[in-house]
Amino acid sequence: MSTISLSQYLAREEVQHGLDPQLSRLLTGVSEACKNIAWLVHSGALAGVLGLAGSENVQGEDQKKLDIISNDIFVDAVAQTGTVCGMVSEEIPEVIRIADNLPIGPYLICFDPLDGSSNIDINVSIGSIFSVLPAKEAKRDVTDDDFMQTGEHQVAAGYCMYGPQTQLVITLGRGVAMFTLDPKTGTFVLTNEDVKVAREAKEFAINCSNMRHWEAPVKRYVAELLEGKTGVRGKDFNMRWVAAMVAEVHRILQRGGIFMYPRDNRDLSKPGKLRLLYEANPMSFLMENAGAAATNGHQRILTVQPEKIHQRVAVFLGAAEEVETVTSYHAE
Ligand code: AFP
Repeated sequence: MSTISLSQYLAREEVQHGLDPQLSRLLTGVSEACKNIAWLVHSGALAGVLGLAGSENVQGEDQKKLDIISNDIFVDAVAQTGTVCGMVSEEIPEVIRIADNLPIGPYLICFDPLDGSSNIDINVSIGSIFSVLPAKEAKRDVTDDDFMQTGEHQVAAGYCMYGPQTQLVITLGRGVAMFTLDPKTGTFVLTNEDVKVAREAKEFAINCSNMRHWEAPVKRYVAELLEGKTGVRGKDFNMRWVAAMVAEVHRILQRGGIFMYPRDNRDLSKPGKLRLLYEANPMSFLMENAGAAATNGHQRILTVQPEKIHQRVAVFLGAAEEVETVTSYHAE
């Protein structure tokens, strides 16, 4: 199979589909950050990056050393591309502006530099998630308001999964492409160019330990999955839960299924656990570009109007038939 690298793929997109070279350069910068994070993740204790950092993020969650290191790698790599004028990171409370000595560009980027942190110390898959929005104007004094754009406005999104292989998965709004990092050459090589998710599902992913806290439509939907062929669904389902959204999404892109993190009554002030700007929006953009679906139980996630840069949202994403079903239960 004649393989092409990420940079050849981006060059082809520029020539054949008018991809903005600045966006191309931004994605290349993101891929370099992911390579550096991958090396640290795969070195683990040998690089002295495991364990707690002794600080908390804006969500009040304990930060792991690798959370902070990954954030710094992402911020530096992206800022050096001269293609963005602002960033939002899960690890940083405020909008990140670009240093005066660096050029700015026409894009905004939101990212979770290391998603699935609870998996770091136990050597289970984790990943980095990113979402690229157009800036209304390239300026240095960006504010939260510049990021208050629905996910439909994304121009690119993706993730890098640090698993048995390091894989970069991106969408430019015209389908989903997967790249595998060649450890010999340090090059991301295109290994799947037209990712599609089947409408039907055989697997579901949800943290069932929260069952008693779910709303009625979710309890009904999951109960029917658990009844399998003895119930209304007439077929058995399998369950997976990796506790890293990147790994769940990657599995769904590869073999189908549905992933859910519903809101629950543990804290009614929170509409869900996952964050809209740098988890739900990029993953929903990928899903819709792979023929799948993503809602918050009531509407497409990509139409949810952000009001805060770290706001949370309920997530039901994956096989269109399943997302439609559980969403319809919310409407009843
Ligand atoms: P962490 O990054 O704090 O581990 O959270 C990961 C995550 O945001 C998402 O990637 C997982 O799907 C989900 O949380 C796991 O949540 P539970 O730990 O409640 O199952």
